[in-house]
Amino acid sequence: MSIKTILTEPNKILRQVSKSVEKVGQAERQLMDDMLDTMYHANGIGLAAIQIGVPKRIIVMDLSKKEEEKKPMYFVNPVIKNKNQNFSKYEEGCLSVPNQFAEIERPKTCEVEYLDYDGEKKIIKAEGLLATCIQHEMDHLQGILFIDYLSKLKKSMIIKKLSKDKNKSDRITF
Ligand code: GNR
Ligand code: NI
Repeated sequence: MSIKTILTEPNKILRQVSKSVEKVGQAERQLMDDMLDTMYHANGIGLAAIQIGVPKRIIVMDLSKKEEEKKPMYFVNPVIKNKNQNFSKYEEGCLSVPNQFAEIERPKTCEVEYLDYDGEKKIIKAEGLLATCIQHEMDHLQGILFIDYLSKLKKSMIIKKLSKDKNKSDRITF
């Protein structure tokens, strides 16, 4: 298990479309372990493999609260089977878009088919934060970030800010 660097916008790698996994083997399980470590370390509730630079259709999530027992979830090759026509708004953030938050509307509930950590086929009905988060993560697999849903002006302001922040940290770390 190891903590990887999370890529941040602007970075072209984040815009890649991730590839389906043929078989959930040892390499994939190792990747899921590292993703979970990285996600917990960054205090996130979800992470897509592309956020650590690996273009595979793999997501990890844990929506448990701080005091609760950890509840890791693993999704390989997730597919949305059913989307609610009704939308709900949620204030989203993203580890690849640090310190930026915006209200985003997404289908209120959805059904997702996927392979779990052991490569077993599963289907879940997601609602609330689970529905929001899984759709946010599945966007990453298509190279989409939540800021893509904002107005051009808001999006460009955020990207400009993130570029400046990147320059700053480059100067500090040489
Ligand atoms: O940690 C995260 N929190 C979050 C909050 C609201 C909606 C989505 C998310 S996902 C985010 C972690 C992340 O960037 N996953 O890709
Ligand atoms: Ni994200």
